[in-house]
Amino acid sequence: MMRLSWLVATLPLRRPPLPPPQCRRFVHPWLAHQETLREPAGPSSLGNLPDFKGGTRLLKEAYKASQLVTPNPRIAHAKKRAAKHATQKIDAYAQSLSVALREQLKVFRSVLRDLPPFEGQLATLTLAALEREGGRSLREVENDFDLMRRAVVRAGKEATADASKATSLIDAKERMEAGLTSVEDTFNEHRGALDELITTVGKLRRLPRPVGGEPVLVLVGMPNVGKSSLVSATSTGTPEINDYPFTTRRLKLGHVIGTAGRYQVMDTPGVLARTEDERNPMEGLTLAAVEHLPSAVVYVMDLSGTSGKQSAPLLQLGVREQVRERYAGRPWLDVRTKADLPLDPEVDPAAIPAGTLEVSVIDDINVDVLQRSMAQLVGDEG
Ligand SMILES: Nc1nc2c(ncn2[C@@H]2O[C@H](COP(=O)(O)OP(=O)(O)OP(=O)(O)O)[C@@H](O)[C@H]2O)c(=O)[nH]1
Ligand SMILES: [Mg+2]
Repeated sequence: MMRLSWLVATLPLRRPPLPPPQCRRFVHPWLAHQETLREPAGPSSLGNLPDFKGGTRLLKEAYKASQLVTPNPRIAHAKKRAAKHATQKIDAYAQSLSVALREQLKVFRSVLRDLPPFEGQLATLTLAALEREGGRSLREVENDFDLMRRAVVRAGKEATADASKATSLIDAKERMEAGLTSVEDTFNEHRGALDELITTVGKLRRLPRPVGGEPVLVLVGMPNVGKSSLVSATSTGTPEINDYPFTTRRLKLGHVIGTAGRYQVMDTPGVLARTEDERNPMEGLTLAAVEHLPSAVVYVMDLSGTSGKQSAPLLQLGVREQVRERYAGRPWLDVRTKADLPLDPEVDPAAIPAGTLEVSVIDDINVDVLQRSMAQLVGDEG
C-alpha cells in the first residue's frame, strides 16, 4: 500500500490560499464620523449618463423601422393603399428619429437632476468652467438639440402630408422617397447639435469620480505652488506640471495603495485670494471636493516666492486661514513645498503654521515623510 508520507511528498507544491486583502476602513475621527453620516448612494451617477447613439446609428435604426411598414392589404384600392403605405413609412422613419432623440435627452436630464451632491456640483461647475473657456452653455446645446428634434418632426409631417396626395402608384413611390430624403436631410442639417451633446455627455462621463468609501486627500493651494508635483510624487496620478499658474484646470485623481488600506489623492485647480462669491467655477471645483467628499485637506504652500505674484507667500498664508476656517475640524496637513529653495525674506518664519512639513520633489526632501503623514491623516498608519 502506498505510504501517505510518500504521497504527500510527491504532490505538487501548492501555495496556501492568500488571506483576503485587508481593507481596513479609515479611522480618522472626522472621516469616521463622515462615514456614519454618509448619504445613501445617490440615485444616479455621472457613470449612468446614457451612451448617446450617434447620427449614423439613429438613421440606420430609422431606416429599419420604416422597412417594417408593409402595405395594408385591407385597403382594396391600389392607389390609396400605395399612398397610405408611403405616409406610414415616412412617419415610421421620422418617429423613430424623434423618439430616440427625445428619449436620450430625457434620460440625460433625469440623470443630471438626480445626481448626488458632489457629482451634481462637479457637473455644474465643469460645465460652467467649459463655458467660461469659450464653450457653449448646456442650455444652448440642449436648445439646439430640441430644435433638431422639432425640425425632424416637422419635416416628417410635411412629407406625410405630401405623400397622402399621391395620384398614382408611381407618384406615391416618388413622394415616399422624396419624403424620406427630406427627413434625412433635415436630420443631417442639424446633426451638429447631436454631436455637440454627445461631446458634452462624454466630458461629463469622464469626470473623476472618487471610489466610494475610500477617503480622499484633497490638495488645496494657490496656483503654481507645486500641488500637481506632489500628487505625482505620492500617488498613481500623472497630472500635467508646468511652470505657470492654472495648469490644472479640473479635478484629477491619483490612488495610493498602502500596507493597510487605500485612499485617493485629488489634484485641484489653484484657489486665489478672494472672497467666496468672487470665486470662479475652477476654484469652485476645488472647494466642492473638500465640501462634499469624505476628505482630508493637504494645504500646499510655496513660501519661496517663486510661484508668481498671484501666489505671493503672504497671500498663501491668508488663503490658508480662509480655507481652514471654512473647513474647521477637517483632517489637515500643512506642507511647504519647494523646500530646496530659500524662504522668501518677506515671510516671518514665526508666521509659518506649526507642524508644517517641508518637502521638495526636486531634491527629494521629506517625500517619504509626506507619504507617511498622508497615510496617517486618513487613518492608515502605512
Ligand atoms: N524648485 C522646486 N520646484 C518645484 C517643486 N515642486 C514643483 N516645482 C515646480 O513648480 C512649478 C509648478 O508646479 P505644479 O506642480 O504644476 O504646481 P501646481 O500647484 O499644480 O500649479 P497649478 O496647476 O498651475 O495650480 C513647476 O515648474 C514645478 O517643476 C519643488 O519641490 N522644488
Ligand atoms: Mg497643478
